[in-house]
Amino acid sequence: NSLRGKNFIDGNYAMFIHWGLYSQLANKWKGKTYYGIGEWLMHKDLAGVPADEYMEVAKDFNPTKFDADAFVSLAKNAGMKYIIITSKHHDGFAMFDTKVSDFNVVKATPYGKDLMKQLAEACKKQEMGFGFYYSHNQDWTEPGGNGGPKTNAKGEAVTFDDYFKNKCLPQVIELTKNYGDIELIWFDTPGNMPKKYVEELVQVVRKYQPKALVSGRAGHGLGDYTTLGDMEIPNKNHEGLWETVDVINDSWGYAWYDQNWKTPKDILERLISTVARGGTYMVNIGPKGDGTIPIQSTKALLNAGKWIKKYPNV
Ligand code: JFZ
Repeated sequence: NSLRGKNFIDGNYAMFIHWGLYSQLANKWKGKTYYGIGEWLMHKDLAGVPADEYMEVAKDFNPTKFDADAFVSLAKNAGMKYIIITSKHHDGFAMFDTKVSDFNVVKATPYGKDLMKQLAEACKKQEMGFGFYYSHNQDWTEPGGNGGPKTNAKGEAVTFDDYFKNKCLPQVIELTKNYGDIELIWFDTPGNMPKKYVEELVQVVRKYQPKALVSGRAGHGLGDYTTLGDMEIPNKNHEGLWETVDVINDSWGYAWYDQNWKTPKDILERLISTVARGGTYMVNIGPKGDGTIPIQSTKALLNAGKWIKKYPNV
């Protein structure tokens, strides 16, 4: 399909959003701050939160200040062409309405509404490209997921195959069927996931989203493009379709102490260096648990956008 990846190729500049229950915690657990990437807080390398305890955090997740149109306007005024957001990160929490797991924003939180649907609709309205990050291999709260519990609630042994059939595959079907056209699915950290699973996921994306790309981090070379190491800007041209993913401060998911903001000049330098070498540049912001975007990232993106908007035809 010759149209596949049009926005990726023509757009060259995208917004990445890491947002989930971890944003509510902001890298603090039981009064203690853990320094690392916020979306990894529950992992044993940081706070080491047991899955059942972590799942209770959903009861405090109530992003009433979320405004999907404001997110999209920010991306638009920043000069970006599409938005990629964490529909489910390694913690296993679904930011969308899913029939196959109760650990989701509609069922498990006081907020009770599908966040991905709101953003998908706002993107469509404002003609902004849209797509999902989905952690297909690591799932730290789902029995059988990589890094997850090894037994279910009844104490029975559960395998990766069970997790894949009962959660991962059906959720990717939901994401590719229920949210309109998407630009791409950003699968991540395949680890040692067997090839047959990645093949099944790619088939689903091809079937329901024939114009969408599959990220290189799907695994086994089955993706459509390469993502360089996080925050890597190459000093040579690269072959094929590729992107650099970056973060506007240090942590992908919101961390309360992380004030290492890139300036508009930093962002433009990194964007231009990437695009000049044939790549596409995606920079991450981390909204807070209440749904607001830290003002420092908004300001930097809008100021960089002013420069980009001077050259609307480039
Ligand atoms: C992964 C995630 O574990 C992380 O939480 C975040 O979502 C990030 C965007 O992606 O981390 C990675 C994955 C791959 C590399 C580095 C960090 N890499 O290939 O350099």
